[in-house]
Amino acid sequence: YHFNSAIVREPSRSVVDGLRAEERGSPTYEAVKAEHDAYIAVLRTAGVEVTVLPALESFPDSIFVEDPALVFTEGAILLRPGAASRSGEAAELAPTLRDMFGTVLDLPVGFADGGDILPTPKGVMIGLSARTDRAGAEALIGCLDKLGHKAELVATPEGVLHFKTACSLLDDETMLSTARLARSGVFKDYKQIIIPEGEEPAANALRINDILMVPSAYPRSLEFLDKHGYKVIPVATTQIEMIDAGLSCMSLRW
Ligand code: CIR
Repeated sequence: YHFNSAIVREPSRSVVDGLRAEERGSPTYEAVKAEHDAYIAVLRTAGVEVTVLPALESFPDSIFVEDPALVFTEGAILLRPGAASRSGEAAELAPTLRDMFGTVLDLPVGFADGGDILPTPKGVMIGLSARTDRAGAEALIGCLDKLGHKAELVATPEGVLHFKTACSLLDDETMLSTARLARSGVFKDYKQIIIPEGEEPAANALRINDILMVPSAYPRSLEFLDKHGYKVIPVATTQIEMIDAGLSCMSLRW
């Protein structure tokens, strides 16, 4: 959770057509843009140097730049997003990553979304999901090995878009998780903090250096994490939640 740099991508006007599993109303471009601007400001407050890429009108979900790639200080991996409408997003990111990283690997086969991949100090967790299949996950283990990272495959709860929709790393030994994901036992090696019932989307918090970004619409979670001693900064996510996204989705961090 120590980061010096991040890449984000401006929302396109087409973001209102972003993928969603169920209809909960459509976001507006202006309101998504406001959430995105506020998010960038908090990253900068946390001491991160942010590179802002231009909007891509032909990719409604391209604001969620976490999904088509994975980055580490050692190098980057271009992924193969599991949704057909998003498969071209990795190629759009490639020139930027090749400029910024000495090593850029390509996932050779299968599908994997960055939202399913949780780097931790104990290794990288790769959640199998509707977007990340076994072929992609196993190929990803090979790419991660080349960058010196070990990885393990884990299950994403049924009906949850991405593994990280339901969890986030709070510090070197603490995981924030929904009760349901915690029950699966994946975080047995961690101290676990469970999100209050009914506030599950707050599990996608984002620890960056000394601050913890938490979705602002979840008052019990904000208070609870503050009481645990984290320096909580509430960040609005109501617009991006209409298209199944959360805080981690909007940046690549290293
Ligand atoms: C999608 O379905 O791909 C987007 N509407 C939301 C992506 C959220 N990304 C993430 O959780 N990493």
